[in-house]
Amino acid sequence: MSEIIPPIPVPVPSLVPSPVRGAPTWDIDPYSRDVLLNLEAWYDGLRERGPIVWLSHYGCWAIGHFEVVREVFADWQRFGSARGVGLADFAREQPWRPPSILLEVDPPDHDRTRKVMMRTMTPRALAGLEAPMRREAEALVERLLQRDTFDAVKDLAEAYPLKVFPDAVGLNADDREKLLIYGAMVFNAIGPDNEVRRESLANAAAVVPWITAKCARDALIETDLPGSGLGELIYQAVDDDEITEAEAGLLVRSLLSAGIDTTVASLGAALKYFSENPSEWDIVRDDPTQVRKAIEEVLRLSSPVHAFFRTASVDTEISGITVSEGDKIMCVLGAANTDPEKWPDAARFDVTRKAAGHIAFGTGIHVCVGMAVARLEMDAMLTALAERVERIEALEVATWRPGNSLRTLDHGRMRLIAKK
Ligand code: OVM
Repeated sequence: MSEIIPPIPVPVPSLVPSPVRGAPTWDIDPYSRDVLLNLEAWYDGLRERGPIVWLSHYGCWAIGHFEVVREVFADWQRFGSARGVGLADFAREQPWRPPSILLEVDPPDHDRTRKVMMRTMTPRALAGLEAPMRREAEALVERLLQRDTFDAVKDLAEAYPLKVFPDAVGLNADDREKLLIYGAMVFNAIGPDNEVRRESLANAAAVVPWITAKCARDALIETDLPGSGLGELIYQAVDDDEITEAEAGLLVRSLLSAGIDTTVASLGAALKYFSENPSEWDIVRDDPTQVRKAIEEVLRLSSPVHAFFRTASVDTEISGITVSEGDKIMCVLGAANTDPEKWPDAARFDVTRKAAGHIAFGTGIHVCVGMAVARLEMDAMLTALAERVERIEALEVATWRPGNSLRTLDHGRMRLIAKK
């Protein structure tokens, strides 16, 4: 017999009514713990309600249809980034840190800094990264093969990017795990003032001064790369009078903000999906030339950045609905990348599908500047695994960690079964 438990009175949140007659309205809180742990249901519900939906809980719009998200990202003139790519409107509240001069900025200011960053990521600049990244991936796989079990997150998804990316930048830090704390702050700050955000930002006093110090030119060290590390390449633009010394420091901060946790999320998702879909691993393992396609499918299905915002710069329309200047628009990349109108059998992890064209890296002028490095790290790791590993065995269900903009694994005990 179950006891009768008296209902606990739940405070009714003050909902912000839709400013537009006829617009679908939804009172869901997409940043509640339940939603963040089960993003698929939110993605499906959002798409089903229409191409643009008013979120009364926050008084903002949300979009989840592939073509609509693409349209908004492609149009920086109507949908800006300078008021922040999170729920907070920088025109109305103080950002938690000095804004990024790459991400949280519109043209023309954006173009000068973007150009400097792009130069550090050209195929030529990255050519030197390939050998050390493959070497590290192979060494890590060998070490994990020696172990009975390992944690997919701590021992692989975090360990690998945390080794190779700061090395490529020229970061001088024995205590580089702090970068994960900083990354969590950056990505969780995108959301509302919920527990996830507050817990992350509680680390600011301990980590922000550390990061700032590590981004200084004379704090950077030599790398294995021919020429120089990514950090020093940015500072060379100071010598050429393209940017100031302070701007260079902020661009190195962008590398350290966006360059690690994103790849941690992607690698974690790859391990989860391959361990849960062994027949997909068989395809990649038997033909490692399939790794490149598989990477795109991992990115599509997991959408490591599940949502970023834009702010309407003008009164305009999205899918026939009036959007006003200053409105925040939650662009749900995870919903777009699983839109059944675009992706047949969208929820299925299928490494043979044509996943190219996903917008996991965004699209338009702010499209991920580091995507070539991200793909290289994924390729190095998945190829090293494909060469040596028969099967990736999950010993528990690998679970997601609630994150306000990153979908990242929390933990997952696994075992690698070596090829004969
Ligand atoms: C930055 C930055 C931070 C987070 C993400 C990002 C995905 C960039 O600080 O510039 O791009």
